[in-house]
Amino acid sequence: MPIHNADIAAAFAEIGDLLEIQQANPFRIRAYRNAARVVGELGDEVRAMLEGGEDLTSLPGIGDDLAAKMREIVATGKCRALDKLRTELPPAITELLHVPGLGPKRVRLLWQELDVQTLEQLARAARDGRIRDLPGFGARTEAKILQAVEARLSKARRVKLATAAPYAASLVAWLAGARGVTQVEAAGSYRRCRETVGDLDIVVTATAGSDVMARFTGYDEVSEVLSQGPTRASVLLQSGLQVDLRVVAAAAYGAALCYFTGSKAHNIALRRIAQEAGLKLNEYGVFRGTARIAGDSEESVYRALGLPWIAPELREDRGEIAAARAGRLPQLVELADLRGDLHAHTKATDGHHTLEEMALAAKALGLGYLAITEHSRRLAMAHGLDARRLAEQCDEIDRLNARLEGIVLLKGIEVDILEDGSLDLPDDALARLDLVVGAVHSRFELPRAKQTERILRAMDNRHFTLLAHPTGRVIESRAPYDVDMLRIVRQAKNNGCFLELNAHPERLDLLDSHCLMAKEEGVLVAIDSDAHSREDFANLRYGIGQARRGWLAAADVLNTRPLAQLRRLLATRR
Ligand code: DGT
Ligand code: CA
Ligand code: CA
Repeated sequence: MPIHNADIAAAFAEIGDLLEIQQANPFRIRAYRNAARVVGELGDEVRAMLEGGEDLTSLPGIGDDLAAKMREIVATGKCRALDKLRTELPPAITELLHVPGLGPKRVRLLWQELDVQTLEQLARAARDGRIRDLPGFGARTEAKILQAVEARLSKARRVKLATAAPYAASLVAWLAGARGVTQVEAAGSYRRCRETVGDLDIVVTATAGSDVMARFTGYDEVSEVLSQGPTRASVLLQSGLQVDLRVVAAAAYGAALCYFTGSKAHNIALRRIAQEAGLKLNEYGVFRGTARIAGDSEESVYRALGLPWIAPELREDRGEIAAARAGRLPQLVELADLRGDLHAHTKATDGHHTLEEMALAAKALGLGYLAITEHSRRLAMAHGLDARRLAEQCDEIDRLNARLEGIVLLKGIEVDILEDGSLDLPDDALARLDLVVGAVHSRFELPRAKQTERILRAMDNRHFTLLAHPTGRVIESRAPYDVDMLRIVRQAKNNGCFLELNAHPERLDLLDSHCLMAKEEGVLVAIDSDAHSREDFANLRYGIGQARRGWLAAADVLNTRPLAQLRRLLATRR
């Protein structure tokens, strides 16, 4: 990436600001600010001046020391003096400097007087009204700071996978329509199906003369072009999502896709393997000496390292490379493997569609069975079912099954696990059902031992089939409740019950690490939509992504079983 004068000027300006926060010698501070201005206003690129052999010290106010730093920045893209200053101050001080209205003087005051070191702490101080009384601030400044910080924080926040998905899909389609583009793919954490993504990373191959760069920065959802060069660019979309684009030659596409898919830890592990084999691996390919021996496809890259291709969801350096080497990579479950769905709601409680509408929607997706699992009476807000209404729904399901073709409704309930571990409906109400999904919807704050006992006890009920959303977490908003998951998994194994992987994009619960734990302990996982409307069945794909991150194969998943086999599994304990 070529270094522009603006990059040099920004580095010098930041050095000036950080020195001022440190209350360094005012002459030094002024020297850097002056240099930032001189470089910023220069007609010629410093890079070109250096190439032309010009002497930078002929510029006003630039002595040997600053000239050396300019050469360093042009050559390496870095400035060690700046990096050192950054490490001497709390990491978020530079962030604070970017908040409109905060210069070095004010940042220093906030840091010294209020011990504010992060944007979050700054927002809290503003909300608490602690900023207005500092000298030179005031209520209006405080309000402005809060607004600016909140805007920055919302930009920096990670985005749920399902939120990012439509942006990724439409941008990929838009780029695929550029002249000369032959391959496009969204890489990064998005391709690895992480629960949340920090930004999107798109890799493109294009022939010479392609307009893909212009098409990218000209995309109508772009609100700001953060950087742009001949082969890479970064933009912010109006939604606040950042997108990084890399354009590479076809011969490097696989290597670039692999590099930008990550994870960083996986890349580092791959590079070590390359080094051990006397090869070099980077985003342009696998090289022996200067000869590129692989790079056009990911398969070629892995093959050159003596490995089979590894699915992106596994690329976290959590044992996938050893498994690949040993030929023990799992054949990961796919959406098409699902034969049914074991958790859904209808209008009878807090869903939006009727039994029949839900059944037909599931059938349209190719599913052969769908369990209806309404909330139980305890969830009054959701209009939960009591024993009488549950029995009525069962009758209705029987009638409907008699005339439905190609899909079977299973009778179930999402019954509340009460605080003492008992279930919210009597055993005789549960006995008629095909399956009982138990869920914790209250007292999330119980201490670990109590919460674990509560769930273990619920699983001891012989009607209990499936533990819904086992940790209760809601991504980025509610932490998992504190439980001993290994004991729960083992209890499931002993009792012949199962764990749910709830595919709702805000839950994705089981966590990936717990999926692997269930697999290792021999407990089947049900990938469920928890659909409240017909459209929600589409969420199953996120459950599949999460299951793949958790190393699950089709055989590890309960609802990949055909109905007859499923019925036998459900019946073992009831
Ligand atoms: P995110 O965006 O925070 O959800 O996570 P990623 O994994 O998409 O990370 P990102 O966008 O910073 O970078 C995309 C990929 O580029 C990352 O997964 C691996 C690769 N990458 C980035 N920085 C480095 C690095 O310093 N070393 C190596 N080996 N790979 C890197
Ligand atoms: Ca990313
Ligand atoms: Ca990125």
